[in-house]
Amino acid sequence: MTGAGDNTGDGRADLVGINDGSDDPCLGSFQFTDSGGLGAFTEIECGWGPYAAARKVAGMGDLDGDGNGDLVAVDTTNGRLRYWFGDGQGGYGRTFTWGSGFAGYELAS
Ligand SMILES: [Ca+2]
Ligand SMILES: [Ca+2]
Repeated sequence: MTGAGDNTGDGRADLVGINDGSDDPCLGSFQFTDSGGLGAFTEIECGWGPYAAARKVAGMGDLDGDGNGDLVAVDTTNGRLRYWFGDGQGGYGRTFTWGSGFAGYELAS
């Protein structure tokens, strides 16, 4: 799991992780509550198997300056670095893939 900034517009950081307990791992988030607790895991998108290895996904803050938290991940199948830009509603629709040779790197957040 990683802290991913605020991608829901509620002013509180989101906790994002991959539920890899199934054949098709899914990215999802936990939202912090007013009292500091965590809400239920909410699936965002499945098909995240290539990114489910430890330390391959990290929240990097707001990469494109739109105010929404974004994610960076290493695709373990091809070693490419991929960005997901938060849409401000809890989803990560727009992506950008860059470079190669990152398979040996772990991401720290
Ligand atoms: Ca939030
Ligand atoms: Ca952003």
